[in-house]
Amino acid sequence: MKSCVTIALVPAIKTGPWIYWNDLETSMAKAAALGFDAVELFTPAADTVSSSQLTDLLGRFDLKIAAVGTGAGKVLHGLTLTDPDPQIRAHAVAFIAAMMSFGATVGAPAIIGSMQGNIAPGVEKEQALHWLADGLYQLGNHAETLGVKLIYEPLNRYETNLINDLSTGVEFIRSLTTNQVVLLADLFHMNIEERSLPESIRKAGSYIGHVHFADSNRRPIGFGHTAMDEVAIALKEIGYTGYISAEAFPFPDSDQAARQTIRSFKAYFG
Ligand code: LER
Ligand code: MN
Repeated sequence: MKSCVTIALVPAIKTGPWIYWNDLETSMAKAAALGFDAVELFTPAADTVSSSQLTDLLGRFDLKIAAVGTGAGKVLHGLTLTDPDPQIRAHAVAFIAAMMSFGATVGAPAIIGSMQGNIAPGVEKEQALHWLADGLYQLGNHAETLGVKLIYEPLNRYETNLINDLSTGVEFIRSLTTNQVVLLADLFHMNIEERSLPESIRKAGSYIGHVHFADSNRRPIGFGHTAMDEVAIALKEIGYTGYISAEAFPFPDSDQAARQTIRSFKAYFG
């Protein structure tokens, strides 16, 4: 398994669960100095950072991009894949597709978390899930062309009323007509929604393609009450070899959160 830390370059979500949220180059230098394998990047748009600049930085710091986040499409532009307005859904698909193309230039898949949206008032759940499936079908095809996966993330009930746990996520992915979509197991959302974290991980098995590494209170692992030893055993048991990416609050500050994260990563996966 590979270690990863998040960098958010979207000022509007500065208070979110991201370890680093300042300058890209400085954050990458810090991640590299601590020995992280990769960074996960949240940018306001697909063209915020040029691919050549990013490739240069990755080479300089010997880092990979584990994934790119797409949440800015919702936070900055109000776009989701389940908006009742077909034009907004089309814009959401276009926004995510552009992010995917950007990520793919450095071999990184994109994550669909908050961009999945919500079942709007007056809309049937079946209809909303159909819109989501249609968006993922289009984006799955785009992913195939680019040679990357597409990561779908169940979120806790306070963030979406669509899909909240891994088993519903697996069922949904299995129903899709694209096989490019993998599941994101975010340990913070799971702490709210799952009966047992290790049991859910074992059941989801090879559908899991990315992990967000955060404790029960969304602070870095070790600062909450998640039984991480059991989670780590389950991830090893299913043969997970992907990224363990710290999407956690910069508590007590970015530098200490990053240090705590790499310490925990080494303790459980080193
Ligand atoms: C995105 O990865 C996520 O987990 C959301 O909760 C961010 O708000
Ligand atoms: Mn997450």
